[in-house]
Amino acid sequence: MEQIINMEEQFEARIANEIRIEPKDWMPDAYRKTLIRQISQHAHSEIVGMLPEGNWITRAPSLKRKSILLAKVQDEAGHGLYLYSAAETLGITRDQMYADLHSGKAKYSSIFNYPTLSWADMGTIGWLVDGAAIMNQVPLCRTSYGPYARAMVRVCKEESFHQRQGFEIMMVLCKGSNEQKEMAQDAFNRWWWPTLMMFGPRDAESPNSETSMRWKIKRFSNDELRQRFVDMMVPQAEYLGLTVPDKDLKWNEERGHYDFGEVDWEEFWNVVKGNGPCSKSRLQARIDAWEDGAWVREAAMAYAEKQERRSSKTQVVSSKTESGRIVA
Ligand code: FAQ
Repeated sequence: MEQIINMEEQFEARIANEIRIEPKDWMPDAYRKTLIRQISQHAHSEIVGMLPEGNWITRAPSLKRKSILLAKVQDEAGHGLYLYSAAETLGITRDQMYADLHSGKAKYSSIFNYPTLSWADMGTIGWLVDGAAIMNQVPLCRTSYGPYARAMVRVCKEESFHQRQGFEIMMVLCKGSNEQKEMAQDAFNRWWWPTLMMFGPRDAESPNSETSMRWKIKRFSNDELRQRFVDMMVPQAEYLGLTVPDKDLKWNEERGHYDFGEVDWEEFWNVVKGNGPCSKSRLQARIDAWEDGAWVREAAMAYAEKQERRSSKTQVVSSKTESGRIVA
């Protein structure tokens, strides 16, 4: 008992002194559990997040656009893999994480349950959705759990490229024909509010925030990051000549921030519960990919077993040789 108290004190002291917690360090069960929850959901978001943009790879307007989009979607796959690996260091298996996603037990970001209806959605996702991801993830580079923090450093570098490519698509559309400008505004109108939902519920309705902030898993609250995001994006929208679809948006001189309208929280919780416009098809796509890939996993396992058998045979042969016996 005394030993656990001691370990708990040591853990709290490390957190207080900004010393990272590493996989083999003692940690409270609740810390491990909440990290598995957040990191695995983050990983699932990256993987499910490939689907809305994947939808446009075959329809990108030029070879250049196609190859950029392809690279971006592949990057998201990479992010998912770093994150699954980070979660595995906490003692959960990848198979378990997939099973939780496929059964609907584990969540993924609400944003990926909306459809991508035009090419302008590719610009808007890169600019807004990756923009929100960066706003949320840069502080995670300083999160208290080492493997998660290190994964975030690389992810954030790649997300910056994603955001630039999205903004560049928007710039081209906004400088283009009236039809292209309308397409850009329409995509912006559809994605603005769902992007604000990515930051999670209001602080007062966020059950995980208090402990996650205390343990320095989260460095800023949901509302703080949402406000920073609005403050960053409004001037960018103005630069593009787009109108933010919020009649309550207004600069507040006293606060030094934009005031903005209320997110439709009913819509948010409805999407989180699995009733978003594309929730069923997104999950089904992941289940299908898992089932269709069964033969690849089986072949890989069979090959690994064959290699293992071969190498253990070679070891027997060489140890017999070393012991001086003649081997046929
Ligand atoms: N969607 O108590 P809180 C990306 C859930 S990656 C669905 O505030 P917390 C890259 C939450 O899990 C985007 N569920 O929770 C990309 C919790 O449920 P639980 C993903 C949500 O953890 C770009 C409950 O509501 N990013 O975009 C959402 O303290 C383009 C109560 O909420 C990350 O995952 C939501 N939006 O704060 C890829 C970043 N919000 O688990 C492709 C890491 C909340 O208790 C293309 N995660 N919930 O059953 C985080 O920073 C945090 O987990 C928050 C939520 C801020 C998302």
